[in-house]
Amino acid sequence: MMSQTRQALFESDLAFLILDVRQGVTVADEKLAEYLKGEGIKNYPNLKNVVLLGNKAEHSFLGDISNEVYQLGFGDPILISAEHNEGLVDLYDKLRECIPESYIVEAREKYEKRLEKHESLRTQKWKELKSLEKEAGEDWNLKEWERVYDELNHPENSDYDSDSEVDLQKTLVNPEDFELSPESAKKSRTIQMSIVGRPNVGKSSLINSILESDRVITDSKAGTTRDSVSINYVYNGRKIKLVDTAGLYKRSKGVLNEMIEDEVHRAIKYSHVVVFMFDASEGICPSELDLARKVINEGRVLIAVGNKWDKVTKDLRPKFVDYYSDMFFRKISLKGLHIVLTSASTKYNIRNLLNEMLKLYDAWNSRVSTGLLNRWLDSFKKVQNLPSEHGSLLKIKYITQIKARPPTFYVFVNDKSLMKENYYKNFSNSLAEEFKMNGVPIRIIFRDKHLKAKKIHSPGFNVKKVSKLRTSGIGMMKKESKKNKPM
Ligand SMILES: Nc1nc2c(ncn2[C@@H]2O[C@H](COP(=O)(O)OP(=O)(O)OP(=O)(O)O)[C@@H](O)[C@H]2O)c(=O)[nH]1
Ligand SMILES: [Mg+2]
Repeated sequence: MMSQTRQALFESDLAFLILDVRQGVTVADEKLAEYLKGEGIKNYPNLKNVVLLGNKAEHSFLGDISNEVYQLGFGDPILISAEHNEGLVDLYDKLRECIPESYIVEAREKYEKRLEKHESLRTQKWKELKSLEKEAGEDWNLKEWERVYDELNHPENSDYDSDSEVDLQKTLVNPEDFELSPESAKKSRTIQMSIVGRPNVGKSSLINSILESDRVITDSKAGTTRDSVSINYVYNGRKIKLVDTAGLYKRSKGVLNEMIEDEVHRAIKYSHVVVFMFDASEGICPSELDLARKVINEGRVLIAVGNKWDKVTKDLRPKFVDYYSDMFFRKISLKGLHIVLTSASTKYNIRNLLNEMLKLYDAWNSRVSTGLLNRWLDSFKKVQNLPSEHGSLLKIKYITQIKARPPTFYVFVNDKSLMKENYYKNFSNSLAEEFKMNGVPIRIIFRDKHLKAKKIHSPGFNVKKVSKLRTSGIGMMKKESKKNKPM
């Protein structure tokens, strides 16, 4: 635990030293304070501030122990009650003081740049669509398109950080360019990668194996990791934040399990890439797959990792590979889902996993130009017979990418109730195949003139009811995906 504390201090700009004011200053507090004042500060180059907090101080003041507290040498403590949310305003004020002005200025500049990029991308697309609408000689409800565009693209988040996007037009012409140059990779956004799965499958061991150090605690007892732990790591010049999460017991109830569940779901939501880990030597139970589906519904990159591969004997391996491929193919409707078999103990396939992750992450970030997309659409329509119902034929007029992360496409059609499940599958699979997005949860929004309401299609939802949806507009997604919010 001490070595983890040291590691955390090493990565920190600011530390809180927290006392229990009800208990008073203990010998351990004194030792820690001594350490932080002396050797500590020297050892941790980033650590610029240590702020003293007096916790459990609801409605109280320091009273008798004030002398001992000042002796610690960190000045006035900020009195808080973590349990009752008291004293937090003072804490925030202090935090604000500790953030250098340059950071605030930089953040503001970045935001303004994003806003500019948002505006220019939107204007460019709008113009493009307007001229195509003219060419086609019909009205496409571009106001509606614009509304959805603004809803899905938030300039507040860093989607617009230019270097994190991949220009697919270039990469298709020259596939070697698919790797970002080391320079732009350095500037690009940190990739958030969480590892989720049942207890004891080896999530923490995977982190240690990647880092080649015992950074997080692992144990043969299930339930070792209780809180998510995040660790910064650089691989091939790319910044990655690895998030180890607590194992989810699918069937058990109770407050702790609910808290873990919330935390894991939050980790998925804030991740770009999620490693869904299972124990390849034991198999997967269907309920575990709910978690994998959740990742896809949230629009995050999913990589299925079967760990403890070293425990599967060589003669059984081909059978296991078939079994898992079949299981994922049937239960998770994501074409090209990547299943990687690893051993955190022997480090088998760990590099492959990271390489695969980077490729998928780049594909998830990519934007395809409207021109390329419609060229693909023309050839797709030539080979696939368009579905029809009661003499009406589906017409797919135009496609444009409205958002990256995950790649989201907006498709103008004459009447989307004519879309059939099989046709939709072929459509999205061919789109993903063409633009190297296999294994990435792409989303497709079909729009016709009938509807005002919002509808987002993503892999993993049920398209069977499609023909009943003519007036309701939405409904192709599972209930839970209505909650989905774009990042
Ligand atoms: N044979 C083998 N054992 C492994 C492998 N990975 C992890 N283990 C062992 O499995 C046990 C659990 O590993 P952890 O990394 O703590 O598992 P976890 O998923 O983080 O577990 P929780 O924190 O409880 O959710 C430990 O005894 C590890 O040594 C592997 O690839 N092969
Ligand atoms: Mg763990």
